[in-house]
This record gives sequence, structure tokens and C-alpha cells, in this order.
Amino acid sequence: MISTVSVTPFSDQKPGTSGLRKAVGVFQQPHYAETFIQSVFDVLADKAGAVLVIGGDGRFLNREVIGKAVRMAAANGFARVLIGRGGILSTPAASHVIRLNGALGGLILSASHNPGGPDGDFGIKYNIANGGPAPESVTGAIHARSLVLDRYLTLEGGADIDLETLGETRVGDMVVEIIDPVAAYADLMETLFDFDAIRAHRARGFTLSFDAMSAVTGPYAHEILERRLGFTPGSVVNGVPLEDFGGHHPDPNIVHARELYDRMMGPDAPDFGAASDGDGDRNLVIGRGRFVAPSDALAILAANAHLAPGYARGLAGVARSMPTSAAVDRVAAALDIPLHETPTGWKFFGNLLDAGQVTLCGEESAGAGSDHVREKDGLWAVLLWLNILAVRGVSVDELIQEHWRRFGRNYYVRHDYEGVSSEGADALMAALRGRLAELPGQRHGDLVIASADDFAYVDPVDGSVSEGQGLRILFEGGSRVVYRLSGTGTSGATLRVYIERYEPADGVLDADPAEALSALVEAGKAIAGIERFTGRTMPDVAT
Ligand code: G16
Repeated sequence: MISTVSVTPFSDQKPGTSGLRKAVGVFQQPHYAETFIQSVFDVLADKAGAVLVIGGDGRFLNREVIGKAVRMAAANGFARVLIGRGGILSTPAASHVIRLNGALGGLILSASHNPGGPDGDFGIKYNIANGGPAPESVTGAIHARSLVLDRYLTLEGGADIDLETLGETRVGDMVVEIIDPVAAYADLMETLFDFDAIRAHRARGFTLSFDAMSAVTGPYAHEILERRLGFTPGSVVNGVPLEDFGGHHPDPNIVHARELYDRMMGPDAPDFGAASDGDGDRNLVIGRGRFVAPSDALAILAANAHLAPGYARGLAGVARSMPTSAAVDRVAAALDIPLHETPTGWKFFGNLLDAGQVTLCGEESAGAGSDHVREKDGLWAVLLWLNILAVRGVSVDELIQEHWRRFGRNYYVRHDYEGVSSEGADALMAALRGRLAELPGQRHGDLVIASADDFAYVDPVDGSVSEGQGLRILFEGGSRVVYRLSGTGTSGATLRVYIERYEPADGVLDADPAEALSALVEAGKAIAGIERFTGRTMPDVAT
């Protein structure tokens, strides 16, 4: 029986860069998850008879919220929901399942790279029929709806849904199908990459270590890397998804994937090391003795993608988020293909991918992907690297050095000031925004500011405008510092400062980035008054 439950509307729970992300305790408040889910359902036309995909990264609350979402989907008229076994679907796999099954959309339950467990974070994100994150027009409508919503619909009673058994059952009039979360995704990967070439490379002695960080990619990596490609069992570590990620912070960077990093820099390093995040859309790649910065990785993948069967025809174009380094721009110029610069957030790539204007896209925040799905994709990136290395027969270090010798190097670092007060962070951004016009011509040591602006984006496909997407300070010679506030944190504010300097191909290519960027780092601190507004002299994380 359908029941209507009265609720108080949200006062202000605005979805961020990637859906609604909050501390677990917030999601445990009565009717909180339901209020958001009903707000999503209320803005969707054509629910009746439609298919909905539901899955998550296995974190604490995943199963509970799936139960709520299923009952609500039945009460809201969906005909069918597809759920990954155990409630598991990586974000890219969910994107693929939505596309493959002609679903109206999907609910992805994840807080991505944020920690999990009772004291961690939880999140819900809605993806649309193209498999990608809802664009701002939809997230805006969901937010507006949540501010006035006074009821939700659910189905009363009934047994708990068995998430472990593949096959179909019914909840009310709706069919619930539990699907294998891995198979279709692994099959898709086999169509894009030359698994024979990778297997042959492995047989020649090539070794790898993949750290699934006790998050969602474990089952995918075991199946693809160990079973289908034949890498030695044990090549995948931390391969069982845990509700609290085993206490790890499932963010694949050199701080949180330290064990992998240390191993890759040590005497017993395998040839290739990689990690993915909570929901499987980010990637970290480290060759033996060589860390690869995400912006460089995007450029290298773009330059070599044609070596994989799925991209043998070349790339229609490439896209990167504005704070991502311009390394890929040089590749696009050499390939004579368009380069698009979008705001931060995967949702901004969706229209370009749908319109066939770009094939590959990526971000400095360890995300890369292509038109095979509408999300960034951690394991996809790993497989593209493996395919390229297998064909080229070079090491990661050789590949990256060769790339710099051809295109030059964009030295790059991102400084994160985490958990600063929202007031301080907002005041810093407002003050800097107000001074942009007076900055050109200002001198900081040898650095002279050439221009300064607040990044705005006009979507070339639908003409929508997104303003206030980050403050850019460009110096004479092409170096730059960018400031923006994170849209994915859950406590206080995180100030991100992105620092970049280009070194031409005949310059010094193998310097320590911290040294190569030290003057810019200091200028960046001074220009924004970081210490004055945040009380911090040093970032918490430099990646
Ligand atoms: C999300 C988006 C990414 C974006 C990142 C930025 O990543 O999907 O496209 O680059 O947020 O985060 P912030 O706003 O904190 O800089 P994820 O992996 O958290 O879904």
C-alpha cells in the first residue's frame, strides 16, 4: 500500500559539485534521505513505466538507503529498478548500466573519495538518461523542490529486499532486478582495449599492483586484472569493499595511497601501480619510481589513446576542467583537434560527449574518462595505460620523459586548505574577486600579473551559462594561479589553490615541482591573503 509521509522541507541542503554529500549523522536524521530522493523523483517527468538504476560504493548506510529508495521508487510509479548485487555499483559501471538498459536515470549512493563508516560521509547523486551526472538545470530544480517538499511517497510493509541473489522479485507493482555489478562493465572494457596485447605484455614479465582501497573497485579489479588479464592473484590489494573502507580515506593521492606510493618508489616496486577511490571513478597512476600527476596523465593518454582499439580512429576533441593544467592543450594542438575548457565537475562534459565534440576528458582531481560512459572512470584509465604500455613496450618513466621532451612540461601542484571556516574562505574569495580589476601589472618578485578574471563558461551545446567558477590569475609568460572553493567537502570550507608553470621542451624538465613552483606558491599566498583570511600558513595537502 502506498503511504504519504509528511515532512518538513529542507531549509538549505544544496547539492555540491557531485550530488548531496553530508556526514552520515545528517543522513540518519528521520526522513532526510527520503526528502532528497522524493525531490529528485518529483522533478522527473516520465517516471511511470520507467527503469531506474540504483547502486552505491558499499559504504555505511548503502543498504539501508537502497531499501528506502526501492520502496519509494515503487510508490512513485517506476516499472523496474536494477540494483547491483550487494548494493554495489561503481559510478562508471552505474553510468554504463543506465545507458545499456535505456534507464530514465540512476541513484548513485556514494560520497566518492570522502571517508566512510558511522563517522564518515554519505551521499546521493542523481544521474540522467545519458548516464552522466545531472546538469545544473536539474540539480537546481531538485534543490528548489527540496525547499518546499512537504511529503514523500513510499510503500508500506513488505519484506526486506534480498540484495545478494541475482534475479527478479517484485515490490508492489515494480520489478526489482538484482544484476551482476561487474560483468557488463568488464565486457565493455574488452571492447575498448586490446586484452591480448596486455596479456602478452604480462607474459613477458610486466607486473602491477592495484590498490582498491577497500572500496568499490575491488570486485571489478579482481575480475578484470586478475581473472581476465591473468595478473597474479594478489596484484589487487584491499579488494573487498568495506563499509568503512577499512578506516582508509579512499582518496587515491600520494597522501592517502601512501603505502602504494612508497612501494612504487622502493626497490621491490612492480612496473605499474594504480589506485582508485571510494566509488571507482578516480585514478592514481604511479610507474616504478615515477609518480604521474593527473594533468600529465590526461595529456599522455590523449597523445597515445589511438594505440587502443576503442580509440584507433583518433579523438574528436578533448576537454579538461579549467583548473586542470594546460598540458593536454598542447597535445590537442599537435593533433589538430578542439580543446574545451569547462568548469570543475564531470557534469560539464556531458553535453560535449553527447554531441560527439569530445572523445576524452579529464580533471586535475584524478579523473579521466571518455565517451564510453558519462562518468570519469578509474579502471578504464588503468586499462588505457596498460594498453599503451603494452603496445609501446616502454616504462611509465620513459613514456612521461618522452612526452615532456616533445611537448614541454606543465609543472603543477594543487594546495588544499581543508576545514577552514566558511566565513573566512568566502571572505577571501569575495575580497579577491573585488580586486581582480586592479591586479594586472602588479609585480611579485620576478612575476608580473598579466590578467585576472572570474571563470565563466558558456556551454557550446545548449548555451547555458555557469558563472563564478574560479578566480584565475595569469602571469606574463603563461604561469597561473587559480583559486576556488571545493564543492565536495562536508565540514567547513576547503580552499583549493592550483599553481602551474610551463617549461618548454628544451628547458629543465625533471626538477622537483615544489622547487620549480616555489615563487608562484608564495605569490599565490600573498595575492589572496591566505594567512590573513584563513589563519593558515601552509596547505594541509599538496597534490
Ligand atoms: C567531483 C566531481 C569531479 C570534480 C570534483 C571536484 O568528484 O565529480 O568532476 O573534479 O568533484 O571536487 P571539488 O569541488 O572538491 O574540487 P568526485 O570524485 O568527488 O565525485
